[in-house]
Amino acid sequence: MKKAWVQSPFLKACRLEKAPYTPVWLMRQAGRYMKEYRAIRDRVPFLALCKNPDLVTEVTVNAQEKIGADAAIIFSDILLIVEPLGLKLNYLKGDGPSISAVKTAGDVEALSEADPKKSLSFVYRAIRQTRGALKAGIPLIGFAGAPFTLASYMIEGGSSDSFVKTRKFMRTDGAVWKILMEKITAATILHLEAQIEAGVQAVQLFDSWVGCLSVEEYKKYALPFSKKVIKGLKNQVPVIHFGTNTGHFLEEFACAGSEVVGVDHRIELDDAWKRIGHKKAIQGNLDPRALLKNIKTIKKHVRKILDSVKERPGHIFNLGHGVLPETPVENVIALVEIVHEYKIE
Ligand code: 1CP
Repeated sequence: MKKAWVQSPFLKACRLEKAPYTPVWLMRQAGRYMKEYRAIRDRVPFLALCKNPDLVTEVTVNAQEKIGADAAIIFSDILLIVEPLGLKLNYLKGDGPSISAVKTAGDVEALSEADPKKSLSFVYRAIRQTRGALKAGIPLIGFAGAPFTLASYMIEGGSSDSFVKTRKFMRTDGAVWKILMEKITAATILHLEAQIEAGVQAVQLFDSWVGCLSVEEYKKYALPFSKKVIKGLKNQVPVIHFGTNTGHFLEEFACAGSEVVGVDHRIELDDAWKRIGHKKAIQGNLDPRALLKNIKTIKKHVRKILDSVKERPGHIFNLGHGVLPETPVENVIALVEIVHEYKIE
């Protein structure tokens, strides 16, 4: 029996097929802007939440149903993979993540050979449970961080604005950088494969901070490893490859081999699509700050994006980056309705 999600607007768009309306989901659709999420987080620390399949199922399904999104994304985090690689991970109140940093060639050497199938088994259990709890027509998206973005957290020891340490590391010793990236790449392939086996219908590779690199740096230090991850999945499910600030190397970014390219709001969607070529689907790209405005203004911004697409098959509506915590939930619900009701005038 064919699964109901196969004909969903989201998976149709991934395959460049015509859909009855533009599918829409949002990065961080389950998060701080939602009161049900905040209520859970008031009693459970972030990591404990990620490691609790019952709560992950509740948070993931609730977000999809509440806003009426065309896909759910499993509630988890790109940084969980650093634990099986042998690093310590903490989320500090208000300060974001903290990781025991990789500073030397010895630190890279000391990283464990990750076995996510064992150490991240809670993620796959959560996926099986969530798949069972979601409506059959709603696809579930799995995800991982791309090797560059993960390496940046591991070298900086947490979030960064400038990525000075990462870029210095990468340029100082190319051989050590390659070993680090190969270790992350291998772990990431295993993690994504296990998510696919557990029942996700698509995966998104988040290269959130790769836009800090120049074109030459991107081609040399990041692209080969993202390519290897995507190739390693052997076309089992569609891959969405997302990055921010990628306008200066979008053609190269699109070369990594994904079916869908995710772009942020700093670039015009139709221009981005021409540059990546219409043989790939595209995801994006409303500025998350637009959701802080009134509904009329949101509608204007959404229509501008959809008008530029001209109903070409293969567009998945999303934000340029995650939902901001201060976003009113009613605006998110309205956004999904506006996208679904859109017709060319
Ligand atoms: O409750 C809280 O305050 C925790 C905030 C939070 C949330 C809701 C973090 C900590 N992670 C998440 C969930 C999360 N992270 C999801 C869930 C599913 C959904 O989208 O609904 C996903 C897909 C991620 C992925 C993720 N984590 C990325 C890539 C996406 C992006 O935003 O670029 C990144 C960079 C992270 C790292 C991370 N996780 C959390 C924090 C505070 C950070 C650091 C962000 C930074 O460096 O600025």
